[in-house]
Amino acid sequence: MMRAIPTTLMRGGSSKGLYFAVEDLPTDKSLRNAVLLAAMGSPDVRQIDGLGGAHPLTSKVAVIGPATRPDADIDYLFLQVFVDRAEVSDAQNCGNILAGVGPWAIENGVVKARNGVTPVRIHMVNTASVAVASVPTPGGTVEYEGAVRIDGVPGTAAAISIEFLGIAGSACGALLPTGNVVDEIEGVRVTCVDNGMPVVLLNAADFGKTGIETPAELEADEALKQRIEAIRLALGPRIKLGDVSRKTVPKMTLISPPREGGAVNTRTFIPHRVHEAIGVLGAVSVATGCVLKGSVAEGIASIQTAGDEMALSVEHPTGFFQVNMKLSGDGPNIEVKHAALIRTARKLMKGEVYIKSGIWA
Ligand code: NQM
Repeated sequence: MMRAIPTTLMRGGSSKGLYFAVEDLPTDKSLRNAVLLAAMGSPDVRQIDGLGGAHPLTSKVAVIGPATRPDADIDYLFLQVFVDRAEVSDAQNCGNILAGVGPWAIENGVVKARNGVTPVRIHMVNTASVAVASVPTPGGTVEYEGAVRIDGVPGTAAAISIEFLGIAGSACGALLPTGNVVDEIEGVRVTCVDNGMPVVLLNAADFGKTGIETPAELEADEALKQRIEAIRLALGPRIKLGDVSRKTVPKMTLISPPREGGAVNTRTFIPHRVHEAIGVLGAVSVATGCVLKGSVAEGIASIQTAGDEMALSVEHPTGFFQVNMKLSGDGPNIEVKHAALIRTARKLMKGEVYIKSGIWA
């Protein structure tokens, strides 16, 4: 008999995934992972026998449950379900899928809606940090529709503002995981930043690239991919992530001068496919790298600051991502007080996913 598991398919920011209540999934991790692989239809490049969208950005899972720390309303565990490998990873967080977590928690009665806007304090279990999502709830009901456009998503929807608290060093233990603003790896200058997501900033020109290549063009360049992967693997232990050969972090971002009036232009390997836009926490880390004096972004990024508050527009293949930050200090002593941004999310389908018999008896 196939087993039916309640789930909601949601777009969170520019990603898409399945949102589950923790109590609806097996508690045993390897069984849970087997169930999620089956739900998505992995491993299979087309994910034809499951709900996954055949791309890492559409093969994501949120597991939501009661808060396990006093300063949060709920727990959110993010899981990346690999498309072509029988693997599920909790090694990274996801700020896009995060955008759907507040609405899901309200609609599933985990958080009580207010009339107007409901703040939802989300414990991001992967990185042991907290985000506050402000969800529009006029009349005590989640409003998905609205006039806000985010790049990478057609049309408009209701704005969900997200504020991140204490995300520096979320996965690597320090904002600058190597202790340096710049390192040289495999003959290439790199800046490693973990402000919510471990990201390596690389100058596109060092790879003979303009930085405006399409994701498909970059993915077709085998020599480029091999060079970037060699740098990523060499950096793993140095940024306290160990062997990253089977991890989806660090992300590798090629930066180049802005073309559209933003602060910097980006193409991000996540880490083997190229993002159609840029990840949320990925963008926060890139923006942080751009304001660091002496980083690889110096001379590339165009930063106009007025005091320690800044709004940085990160260009990506399908538009812009605006990151608002408050920083103090500089170089290795830089401190991130606050990061905030706007996302949208949308409930797409609610029902049950059917898991083939023999997986969860
Ligand atoms: O960096 C893709 C996404 C992400 C991650 C990835 C994200 C983030 O766009 O917070 O949102 O880098 O794997 O969903």
